[in-house]
This record gives sequence, C-alpha cells and structure tokens, in this order.
Amino acid sequence: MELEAFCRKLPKVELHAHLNGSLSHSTMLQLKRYHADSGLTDNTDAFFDEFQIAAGDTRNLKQCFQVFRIAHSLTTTPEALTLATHLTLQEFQDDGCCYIELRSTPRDTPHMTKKQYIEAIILAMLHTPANMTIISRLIVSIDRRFNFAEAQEITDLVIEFHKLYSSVVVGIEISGDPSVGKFQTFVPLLENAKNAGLKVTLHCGEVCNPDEVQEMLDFNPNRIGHGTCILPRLGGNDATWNTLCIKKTPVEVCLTSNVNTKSIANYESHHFKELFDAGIPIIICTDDKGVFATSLSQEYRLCAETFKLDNSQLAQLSHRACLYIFDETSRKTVLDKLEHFITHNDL
Ligand code: 6MZ
Repeated sequence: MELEAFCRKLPKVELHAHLNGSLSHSTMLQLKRYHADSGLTDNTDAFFDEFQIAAGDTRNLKQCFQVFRIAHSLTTTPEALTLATHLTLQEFQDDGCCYIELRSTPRDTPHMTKKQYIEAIILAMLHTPANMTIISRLIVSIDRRFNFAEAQEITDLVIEFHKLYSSVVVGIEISGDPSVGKFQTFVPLLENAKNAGLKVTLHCGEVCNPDEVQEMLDFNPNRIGHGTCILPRLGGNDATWNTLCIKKTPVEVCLTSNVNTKSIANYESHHFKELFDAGIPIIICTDDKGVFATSLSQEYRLCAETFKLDNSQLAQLSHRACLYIFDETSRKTVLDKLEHFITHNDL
C-alpha cells in the first residue's frame, strides 16, 4: 500500500491537539456562517487568511500565539463550540484517528462563562452525531499567562467536572506562550488535580529553559508535550536529557508544529531520532492542525519519510502510543483495533 494511504488507514490516537488551533479552513467558514446567522459579530475578516502558519511562513513561535485570537473570535458561544468540536472530531475520524484527547483553554466570553465553555465541549463529546465512532476525551488547558487565582478557578472547575463526567474529562495541562509565566505557579494546583484522579501533561521545553524543564520532569507528569529543548544540542543540558532517559516520560511529538514555528530548523534535525533511539515513548501528534496545515496521517507520513520507518514500524509507533492514553477504560478497545489492523495487514 502506498505510504500516504497506509498512514490514513492506520488506526491512530491523537493525544496533543488544541481545539482552537485545530480548526480547519472549512470549519472556520462554517463557524463564520453560524455567527452571521445568529447576528453575532466576529472580527476575523481582516486577518482570516493569516490563521495558517504553513511551511516557509516567516512567523516564529512567539508570533504564532497571536493567531489563536482569530479562532477564539469564532468560538464565543456554547453552540459555536459544539459545532467546532463536532466538525474537528469528524475531520480526525476521517483521517483514521480512532481516539482523541482534545484540549482547550476555558474562556469567559460575552456569551458564556468558563464553566459553560467546559460544559459545552463535554456535552458535544457525549452527544456526537450518529455516524461518529471516534472516542473523544477532554484535557482542560491552563494558559501560562494566567495568575494563580485564574488557574485555580479553572483547576477547581476541572476537578468538579471530572467528578461528574470522569469518562470524558481525563486530564489537565499547561500550555500557552512558553516565554511567559512560571511552571512553579501552577504546581500546587496540578497536585490537587492529580490527587483528584486527573492525569497531567505539560508543554515542556518548547523554548530553552533547562531549569524549568528539570522542574517539570521532576514533577513526574504522565506525559510531556514537544520536549524540544531537552537535548544538549537543542538548548537542554546533560541533566535534563539524562532525567528524561531515566524517567522515560512519554513525549507528544509535533513535527510540523516545531518546524513551522522554527523551534527546530528542519525535519531531519528533529529530536524524534534521539527519543526513538533512547526508547523514550513517542506519541505522534498534530498540535494545531488548522494553524500548521497538517493532519495526523501527514505527521506519520513525514515521520516515515524523514526517519526511514517502514509500515510495520509506523504501526508499532501507533500501537505504543495507545499505552499512554489517559482514559484507561478505552485503552483495550483502542489496542484491540490496532492489533486487528496489524494482524490483517501482515505487519
Ligand atoms: C503552547 C499552544 C500551542 O486552548 O483555545 N497552544 N501552547 N505551544 C503551542 N505550540 C505551537 N499551540 C496552541 O487552543 C489554542 C490555545 O492552545 C495553546 C495556546 O494557549 C492557544 O491560545 P484553545 O482551544
């Protein structure tokens, strides 16, 4: 089977996808139509075409955080969030994704509170259209810009919703502009979330900050995102790299995101290779498929082409990723699907 078709057919899990960064052009158009039909204003006209940071774009990681405002102006009501969630889940499903942990940062808007924001996504995941088979779970995000009180408000909500909907709300994470805020601010809150049964994933080492990387790894998160500046050659140091090698913390790897934001010079110099060789669990993810003009199957294809992996190795990557999904009750279902695919395709 040709590589592109194989990558699409391979059952995959997506564990690092920000909802508002995952909106496709077509989803944004539908959200614009919804806003117009509902008499709501959005401010996307002037910069609608600036949402995508595709290959060759001159913007860097810092500038990338401005584009999310465009998506945010299209997800201001519970109905719009429901639509955005359903359309995004459908696109992942069409791309061969069978399990997804979508993440999103609750926002107060003129039309909903943070609590309503979280509830809208939970309900959208519980009440998917009839043709939808993808299993979807929610990780609630805390933006590094938040002060302690704002982050506490969100953590309390996540814990409350986890009690009510433990089958949907599975985790909490820290994201946002990595040059802003301090990880230590959020540690007591993350401990509370952990104690309440939530899993934790952290954006770790997206920029060079070895002290913070070390603090994050020492916190023992269930997974980390990116893990870019952990290797000495990428701005980490021997201690950060050795800690990762010993702890074997699973890394959500987002190839195109790292290249398009210029965190990594090109695919060939991506740290995937060192992670792979060191036996550190890797989960191939998209990060923001709308912003970076990618898809989960495309990320698998790029990985295969760059690091010379055959179909069997790709299937093993996907299989191993299933071990790190936060919803333990879905793990067997997802693993069975993958094992069936591996057996039937003689891999
Ligand atoms: C860190 C990122 C990110 O939460 O509104 N986000 N945080 N690094 C990245 N790498 C490029 N990409 C996205 O989705 C958009 C939000 O996700 C975070 C940012 O906080 C962004 O505002 P939600 O659904």
